[in-house]
Amino acid sequence: MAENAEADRCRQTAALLRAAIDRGGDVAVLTGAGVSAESGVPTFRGVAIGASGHSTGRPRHEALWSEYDPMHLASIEGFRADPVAVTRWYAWRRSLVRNTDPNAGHHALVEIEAIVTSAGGRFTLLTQNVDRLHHRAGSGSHGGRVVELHGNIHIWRSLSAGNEFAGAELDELLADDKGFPPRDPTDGSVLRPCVVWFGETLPSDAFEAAAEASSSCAVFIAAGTSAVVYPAAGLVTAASQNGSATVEINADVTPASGLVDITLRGASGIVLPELARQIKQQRPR
Ligand code: BV8
Repeated sequence: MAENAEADRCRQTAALLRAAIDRGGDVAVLTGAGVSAESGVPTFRGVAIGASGHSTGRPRHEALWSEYDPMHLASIEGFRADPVAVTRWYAWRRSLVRNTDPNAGHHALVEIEAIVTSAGGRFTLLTQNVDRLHHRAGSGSHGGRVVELHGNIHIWRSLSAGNEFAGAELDELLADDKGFPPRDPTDGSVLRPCVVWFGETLPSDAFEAAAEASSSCAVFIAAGTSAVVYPAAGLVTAASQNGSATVEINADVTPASGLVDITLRGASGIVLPELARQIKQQRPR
């Protein structure tokens, strides 16, 4: 019985998206760590439905680095208190995400982007993730836009001159034998990842783009986010207040579940490809 109801909600969501696409409507999608979970990237909170499609069984506090609190590590206070632990944690996460691949959920979002933009609508992907798996899947290359609300773990900058390092040059500076925290070879100042920590403001251009997309889209989807981190979580309310049709795709209940029009309870790596399939199937007559 529950499965039929879930299948009905998926069909209802696909019909919503199809109708918006057919009239050239805009679609905005907010993603969180849950969308990367099926690529084997640990989440911050909540259940983690991993690559197997089942809960990874890790207790909530063990989503990331069990002996540390990710909320402390992902904060400016945490960095100031222990730059060695914080930079080691980010170096570990960077190497983890570099050795993983986008999953079916990432690829489905690229398909939906292409369908929306080819019908004349705007597709805006608002991600809280810093792993760049959306970019690696091809998001943003089919006429859509990817907005990184919390920055990008693959670029680090020096605290003094703001010199930026990435790729092989950064590999060299993050090598274990160089010691932590990593330092800018030009002036010895400490390097930090170009991410937005708790207690830091989001890049103004990113958040303005996110707020604009959320307040003008026909359909807003929140996928794989616990909807507890602000101001990103506030985008769900903004979309709902704008009159967008709002949808949540999550393995668990979140504070957004009571706000949205439709909740699809399941793994994004399964639900998003099914939505893409049904949207294509319901092609305009
Ligand atoms: C700011 C860094 C101004 C990079 C991160 C208003 C109200 C209350 C508090 C605040 C507020 N305004 C500001 C705050 C304070 C704070 C905040 O929101 N605190 C909360 C937690 C109480 N916000 C800030 O500090 C922000 N700055 O507002 O500036 C300011 C300045 C100074 C003082 C005050 C205000 C900055 C926020 C950014 C923080 N940086 N990350 C990194 O290390 O990655 S946030 C961190 O949490 C990650 O980026 C992560 O992406 C993000 C959100 O988490 P989710 O992505 O949702 O992931 P999570 O693990 O939580 O959940 C995963 C979900 O997926 C779960 O629901 C799970 O069920 C589901 N799931 C699992 N597997 C699957 C799945 N779903 C589908 N399929 C699956 N397979």
